[in-house]
Amino acid sequence: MCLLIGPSGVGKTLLLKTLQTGNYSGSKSFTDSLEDVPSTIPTTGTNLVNITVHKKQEVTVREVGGSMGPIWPNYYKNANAIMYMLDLSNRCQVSAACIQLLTMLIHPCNAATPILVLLNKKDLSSVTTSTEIKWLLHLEELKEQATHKITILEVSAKTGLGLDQVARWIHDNHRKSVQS
Ligand SMILES: Nc1nc2c(ncn2[C@@H]2O[C@H](COP(=O)(O)OP(=O)(O)OP(=O)(O)O)[C@@H](O)[C@H]2O)c(=O)[nH]1
Ligand SMILES: [Mg+2]
Repeated sequence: MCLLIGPSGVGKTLLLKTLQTGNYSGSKSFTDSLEDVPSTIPTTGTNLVNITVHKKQEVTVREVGGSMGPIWPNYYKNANAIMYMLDLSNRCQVSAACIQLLTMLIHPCNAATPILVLLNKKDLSSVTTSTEIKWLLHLEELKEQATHKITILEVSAKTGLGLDQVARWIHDNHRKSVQS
């Protein structure tokens, strides 16, 4: 089981919907069809989605809504891989997101869990904001010094930018769990 968490409205549901389409090359033709961006509503509880990743492997991803932050830890035990998503265009969310991310990293269940930090809405953010947010979160230091295997990707769930790398990360890091 792969777990997807992060604050409300960062784009978790849209990421899963876009990954499900399998059409996320980030190519101009995909970007041109932006009027077809699937609509989403805030996730109450959890959202279980099967996606097909590299070499047609099917993987179950569980999104837990941002409003369910206090119960995210209930899902850590069965998570073989965790994706934590942030919104690059929302600077007001950075401090709360930083605390959430660190709290998740130090949870004992996650000590050996590979982590993917997804900096989403790259299509809305300037290079300056994305550099600033990475600096505020000390992401590069975290990546170098944490005991976890941490990967950081800048993506857009809307345009498909970087989603091929997300699919590859899921493929490489997900293991089938005994019980989901
Ligand atoms: N421009 C842009 N908008 C995005 C992107 N990803 C998501 N959105 C929009 O952000 C809004 C919230 O997206 P959701 O996927 O519902 O957010 P969520 O993280 O699942 O939120 P919760 O379920 O409440 O935790 C929607 O209007 C999406 O269309 C992106 O990469 N770029
Ligand atoms: Mg959602």
